[in-house]
Amino acid sequence: MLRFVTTNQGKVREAREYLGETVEQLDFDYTEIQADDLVTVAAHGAREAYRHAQEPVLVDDAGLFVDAFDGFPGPYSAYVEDTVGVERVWRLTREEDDRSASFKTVLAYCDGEGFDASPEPVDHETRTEDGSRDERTGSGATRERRGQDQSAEERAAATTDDQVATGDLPVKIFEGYVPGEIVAPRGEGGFGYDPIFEHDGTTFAEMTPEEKNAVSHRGRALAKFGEWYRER
Ligand code: ITT
Ligand code: NA
Repeated sequence: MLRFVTTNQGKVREAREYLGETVEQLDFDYTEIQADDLVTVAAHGAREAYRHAQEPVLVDDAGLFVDAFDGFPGPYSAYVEDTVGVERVWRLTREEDDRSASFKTVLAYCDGEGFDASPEPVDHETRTEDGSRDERTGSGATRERRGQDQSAEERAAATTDDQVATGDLPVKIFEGYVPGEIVAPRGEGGFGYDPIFEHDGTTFAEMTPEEKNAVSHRGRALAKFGEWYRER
């Protein structure tokens, strides 16, 4: 049985459309390590959740990236929602000429086994500038360039499928991205930042779960994962 590891009911609702009854929520609050990208956070969480559950787990780490703020709140989105709040994120962004933003989701799957490292084999560990181990490998150039020289928007846009994060336990990574704009809150559906995120003229909170899934960061990542998982 696959466990979808989250404390967030909104994520579970959206995952059901792709994973159906083969998925069970595991309400486990894994350690969200301090890191400036979602892949590192999700991969770490998946390993911790797998060790806890001893069953295949899928972790979902998401964030809202506001271009005018160089991608803030990004990996700190949950903390900012709890402290600043969604309404005030809108009011801060309102002051900016450029209100473009994006959502990104990283799904990290771990079942204690290895994977074929497609599209490119991963046979090395990289080191970050400060000498600490960098668990993010795979997909060649995109990964290599994922450094300080890349803008948050570039980073968010440069999402690729089928990355494998190595380290102790192998973790398979699936990413999803959606561009949009920060607007005054509208709509009653969804969760989190959905009322202030507009895509093609409609906020995510104005969409049904099906409509949101069809275009959203999470829907895209789940579709990739679902396709891979069913073939497995
Ligand atoms: P788990 O970590 O337990 O899964 P969480 O709600 O803390 O639940 P994240 O850290 O991934 O999940 O979420 C970061 C923030 O982004 C948090 O404030 C969410 O409410 C928000 N968020 C995530 N996905 C979203 C979506 O599809 N629409 C709107 N807000 C979203
Ligand atoms: Na979280």
